[in-house]
Amino acid sequence: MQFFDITLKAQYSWNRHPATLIWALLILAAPALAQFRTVEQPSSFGTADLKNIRQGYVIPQLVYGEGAAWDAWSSSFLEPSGEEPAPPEWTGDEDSDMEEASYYSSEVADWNTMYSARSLTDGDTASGWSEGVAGNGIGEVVIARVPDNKNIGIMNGFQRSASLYAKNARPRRVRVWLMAAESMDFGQFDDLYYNVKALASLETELADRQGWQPLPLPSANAPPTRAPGFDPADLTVKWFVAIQILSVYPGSAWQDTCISEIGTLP
Ligand SMILES: [Ca+2]
Repeated sequence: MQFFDITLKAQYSWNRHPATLIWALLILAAPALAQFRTVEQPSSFGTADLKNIRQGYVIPQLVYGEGAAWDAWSSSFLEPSGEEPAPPEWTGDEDSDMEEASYYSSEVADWNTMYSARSLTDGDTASGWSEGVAGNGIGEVVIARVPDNKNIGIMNGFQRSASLYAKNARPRRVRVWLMAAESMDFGQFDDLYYNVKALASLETELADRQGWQPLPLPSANAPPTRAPGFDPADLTVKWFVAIQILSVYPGSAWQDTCISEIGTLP
């Protein structure tokens, strides 16, 4: 887990430099410091195997977190564009530098994942997922966590502006999978979902227009998602939707197929 990095580093340096023992103990003792971590950056920009999604396909773990966590949520995503956030000015004060380093790694992770599945459920219609392969991404898959298995909608294409909507490609025919998590856990920073299984699918054609449109979902049943500390009677199913692109409305400028949001229809 990433949030143990700092503690491990402190222990490591204690072995080599006993004088830093006090520093290590401070970290372990102070809850305020425990929130600093270095976010791991995405490296693969997707998990190509998701293209093999089929009935019964299981994703062992999905983490609703930052940075590299988003590699698991789509078969590919586009690498970031624009300028990478500038590093902070280091003060030499360990306390504030550690805090700055933590914020900075988070900022860079957000930048690196601007086109990841994170942008599908960030409530921002100006951000979106984009596939990251050559061509229009036929066969690419992206997953969104959804609050329910009904009344779900999609904002097709990159909806930051009418111009960007037209320039980028929009999914046309798609296969829609309904998925559910077997169990989950609450991390210090992230929600973790285990054994997210593809239950059922249907094929549909999305409209080529801006704004929300209904996303038809197949019907499927799943047992409630187990979660620690919850009365079994209070458990609900944690649902996910996977979209596989079968065809697109081509973009006028780029072969990047985008989706801006997936969530409850407003
Ligand atoms: Ca968005």
